[in-house]
Amino acid sequence: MERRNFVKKATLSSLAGVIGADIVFGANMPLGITPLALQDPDPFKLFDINKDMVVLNDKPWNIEARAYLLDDKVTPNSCMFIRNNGKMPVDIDVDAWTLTIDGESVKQEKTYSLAQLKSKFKHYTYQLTLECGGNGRSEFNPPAKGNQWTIGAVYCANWTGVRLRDVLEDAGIKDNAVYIGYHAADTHLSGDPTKEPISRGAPMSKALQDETLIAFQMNGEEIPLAHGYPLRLVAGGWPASVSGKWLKRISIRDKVHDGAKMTGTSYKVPCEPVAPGTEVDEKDMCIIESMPVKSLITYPKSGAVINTGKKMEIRGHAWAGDLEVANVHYSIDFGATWDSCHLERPVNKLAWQHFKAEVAFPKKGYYEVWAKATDSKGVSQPMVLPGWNPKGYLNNACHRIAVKVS
Ligand SMILES: Nc1nc2c(c(=O)[nH]1)N[C@H]1C(S)=C(S)[C@@H](COP(=O)(O)O)O[C@H]1N2
Ligand SMILES: [Mo]
Repeated sequence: MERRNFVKKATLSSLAGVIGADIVFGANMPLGITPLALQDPDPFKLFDINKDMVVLNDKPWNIEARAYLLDDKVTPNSCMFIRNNGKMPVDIDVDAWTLTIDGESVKQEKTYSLAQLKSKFKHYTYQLTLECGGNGRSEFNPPAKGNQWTIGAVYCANWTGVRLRDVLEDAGIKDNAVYIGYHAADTHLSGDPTKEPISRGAPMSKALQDETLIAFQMNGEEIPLAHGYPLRLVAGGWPASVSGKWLKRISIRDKVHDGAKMTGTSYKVPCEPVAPGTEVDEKDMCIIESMPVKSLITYPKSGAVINTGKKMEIRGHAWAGDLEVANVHYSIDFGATWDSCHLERPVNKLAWQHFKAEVAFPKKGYYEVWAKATDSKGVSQPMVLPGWNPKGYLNNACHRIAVKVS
């Protein structure tokens, strides 16, 4: 009998999931062919995202949200920023997908199929805030190379999966364990198969936190391809680069993980503050861990107009890495005075918190509404750009919107 490389059923159903429709004559599709729908050059169709999302880069894809797109308490898939370092995997066969736990400090190397992961370990769902370490980079001066994120590289989604801790403990953690590092299925832009686009990780204390998940669902559905289908590490409150998409392997390391973008100056800031433009030696740079306190006004849109005598509702979210946000204030006089906003508690640890206020304006004219969050240790957002650093990370300056009272 003639041997033909027909696409496997399992692959077909996963492709159909990603495309969002059955591939009717899929059985006739030759193996190794990427459906055109997955090569769509139009990112809005390719990722099914809101038409107001902003594309910063197409090779690899980097797309950010605008403040008003992030108004929902739980960010919808269509409004989430996308940050890829390499090429997304295409031929994903979910039935053949495995996750391996290995490394110097694993007691017994283990490999799990997706079905085993789902059946063997208890499932948890948490709202977890993910913010790119470089969110806000566009404001740094002298400028920092890299994606010029403004304010839209953050979201808070509902993640469902198993606890990383449960899986690591099932394989066994040696006493000398220091760090975990992830390995994923995306490929290096150069095409060099020996290079990984990114392979980061976290210290054991973060890895073992209750909320650190190996997730297989986002917002109640399979994770969209762009966000890591079919399996993703999710470590809320830390630079989102720790949350490895398309997860294939986690190594329990006896030293700080040394994968791609863990070494050199990636995701590091000067251990001590430096003057703008300073050249900083690698040995004086420290790895970013918990993200700093920050907030975003998501309603109304900047440029809102209201009538004199009317109060305006403002609302948004605030988050503070591993900490909780203690309060949020707003100012209409460029920080001379501040009033407090109503602030909700987080639905779970590491979820962003919602604030709102009724703002009154004394008379006709142009105003700016500024929001400022303070974390549970009493640390507030700076009004303007904080500590310059060579790679432009951790800009948590206050967000502001323009308002005209007419
Ligand atoms: N495998 C893999 N994981 C990854 C990345 C990547 O390029 N490949 N990018 C990281 C970075 S830098 C960020 S900010 C987040 C972005 O997640 P998102 O695309 O769901 O917004 O994923 C992280 N995980
Ligand atoms: Mo990132």
